[in-house]
Amino acid sequence: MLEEPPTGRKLSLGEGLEKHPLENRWALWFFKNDRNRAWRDNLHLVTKFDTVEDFWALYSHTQPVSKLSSGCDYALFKDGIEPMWEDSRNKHGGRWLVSLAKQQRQSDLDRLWLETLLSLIGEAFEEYGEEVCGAVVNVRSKGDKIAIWTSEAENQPAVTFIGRVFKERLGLSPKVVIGYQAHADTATKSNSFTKNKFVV
Ligand code: MGP
Repeated sequence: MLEEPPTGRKLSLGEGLEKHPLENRWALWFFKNDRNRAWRDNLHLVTKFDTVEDFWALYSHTQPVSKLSSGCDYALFKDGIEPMWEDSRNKHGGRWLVSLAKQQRQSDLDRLWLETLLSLIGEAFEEYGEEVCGAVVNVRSKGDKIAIWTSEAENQPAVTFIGRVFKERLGLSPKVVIGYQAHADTATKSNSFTKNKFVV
């Protein structure tokens, strides 16, 4: 009997070289803190990709997040969504925030950020994947942060599903509680703490 043809879509490049398309096209952004410039002017688009192979090529050519200086961020967002609260796909949304202890920069940060990237590009959030906008990693001397941004903070089923999958993919202990915060609350807070709308 003949074998079934592979079901995954492939881009043919001829000569048997084929790239494996992702469900979405993604944009990688880099933020470098320069206090003399406005926040937005410190945000730079690095590149966009939409195949597995181009993701790995990019990943292997960028600095591991643990080697960035404090104040820098990487953000990976769906093409067409800017990694800022003001974007129309973010402004009613929020983020699942994982705050790391300082010593986790060496032990865990790179692995957790790679796992976050893979869950985005691999569409781990199933029927709620549409709600996912992107992810951000903040390198900070007070403790690094990784977050997944979603587009509608009031969409409880989607938000809680995404939070559970995120926590599971990162391999966080059930004892660790992560919180979801609306960007509207983060943007108007008066200190570093924003109330959680949901926790998992
Ligand atoms: P931050 O970089 O998200 O966190 O926001 P950090 O540095 O850990 O600070 P903390 O306040 O969470 O403790 C730092 C500052 O960057 C914010 O207070 C804003 O002034 C600015 N900023 C961050 N984001 C994500 C945005 C954004 O989406 N839009 C705008 N306009 N400013 C932002």
